[in-house]
Amino acid sequence: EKFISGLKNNILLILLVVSMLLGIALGAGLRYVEPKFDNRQIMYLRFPGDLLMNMLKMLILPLIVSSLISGLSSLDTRASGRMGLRAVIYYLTTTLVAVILGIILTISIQPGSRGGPPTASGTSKVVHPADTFLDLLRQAFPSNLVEACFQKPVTEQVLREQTTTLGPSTTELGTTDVITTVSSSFNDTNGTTSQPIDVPEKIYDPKVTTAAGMNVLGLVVFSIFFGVVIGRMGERGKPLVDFFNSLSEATMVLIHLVIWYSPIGILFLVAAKVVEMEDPEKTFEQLMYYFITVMTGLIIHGFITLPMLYLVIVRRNPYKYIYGVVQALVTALGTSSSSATLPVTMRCLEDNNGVDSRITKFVAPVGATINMDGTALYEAVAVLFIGQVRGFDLGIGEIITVSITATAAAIGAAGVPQAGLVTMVIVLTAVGFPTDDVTLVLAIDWLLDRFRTMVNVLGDAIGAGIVYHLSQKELDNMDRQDVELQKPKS
Ligand code: DAS
Repeated sequence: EKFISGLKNNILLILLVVSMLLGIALGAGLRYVEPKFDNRQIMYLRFPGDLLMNMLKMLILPLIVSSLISGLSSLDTRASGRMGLRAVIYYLTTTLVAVILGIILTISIQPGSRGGPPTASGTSKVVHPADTFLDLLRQAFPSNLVEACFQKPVTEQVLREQTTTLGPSTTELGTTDVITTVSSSFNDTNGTTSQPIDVPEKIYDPKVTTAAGMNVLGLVVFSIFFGVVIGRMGERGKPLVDFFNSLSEATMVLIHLVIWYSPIGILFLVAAKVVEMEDPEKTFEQLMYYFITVMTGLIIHGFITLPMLYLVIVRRNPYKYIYGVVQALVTALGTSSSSATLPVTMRCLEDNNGVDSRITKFVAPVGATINMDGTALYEAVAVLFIGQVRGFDLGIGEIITVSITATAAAIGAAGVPQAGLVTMVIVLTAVGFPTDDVTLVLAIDWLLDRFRTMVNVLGDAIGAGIVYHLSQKELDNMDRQDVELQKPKS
């Protein structure tokens, strides 16, 4: 049974690596034979890959709603009292810290800006910070759930695309700053404005309220509130909890099917990318820096941030503790699945690190599902990287959106191979980036998946150690109650 599942995982890995290599070979071969493919030919070549992208996008809605709601409703903090609360606080803070680290590294290393100016049109905008904040709140609390599934409140991102202006200058019109969009193709030599700027005076015209695109932030916020509420409703909430649990399981099965199709999709996506790539050296350099950025983030978070947190709270040698779970880390590297590694993680925690089984039985399974620091960091880096390659400079609003949705996407990601790739589409959608940009990072996703899964498991293990250390009182109470129960009735 374990051997079979291990083999299945390895077959998938082999297929992904082979499909990537075949894709590169096919693309290079076509490029050699026909140096200039027209868009129609590229569209045909990429078609199987577009199908993969559509399948991933189709899964966004059921994945967000079901995994967040079922994950959070299972966190019945009342039953396990403060233990559950400590676990949730640890999960959220470490995931958010990972995302912030990912953002800082991507902005400082600038992997997507390597190799020369961005290929796409750059945009520079001046948006009043207050408007950005209001925009985020408007997105986070949609007025209509059905609409949130396919419409997104207008943001300056949409307005930017609608306003074509020729000048880099901004003028203060009354209380609102004016957005100007500078498309690099209009960059005239001395950079001065040659035409009058024609932009809408108001940034948020109440009439223009929605644009195509899923309001991911709104769905995430709703799912979190809804999940916690039905989790605390006890018996009355049970039908809903059961419904979303089975919806979540069904979604996992669908993801599994899509993942088995992904080698075919990846083959043609990579081939099309190789054919249409204007500047292979530049793309390779960008991907190399992207890999370095993700790995740097994972190493810092996994082997500095988390161990320091453990040292500060538990006051024990964190590296000795990590040594106790090395077998789980290696299993995570091999299987690239937190869920497949879970039995090994729990055994390492109990046998090698002496964590009470009542803690591991609660913290480890939930952690493997919703605590994914490696994935969260990876999503943030990947989305900002794509923005840099595209030349979209992200304002503070987009950065906050990336932080929230990357955290939520990591909570929503399943502990299965390449789940982070599926949920990255969620973060791209949230900031309004074209989702087929996933191709950029697809080629090496299978490799980064292993390392981010390792950090996910490490985060769960350290979390169990911290919750165990902080819950001694609760455990002693449970022991006393057990003793009471076993006393012969006097
Ligand atoms: N492979 C996932 C896991 O098992 C993580 C991911 O895909 O991002 O944790």
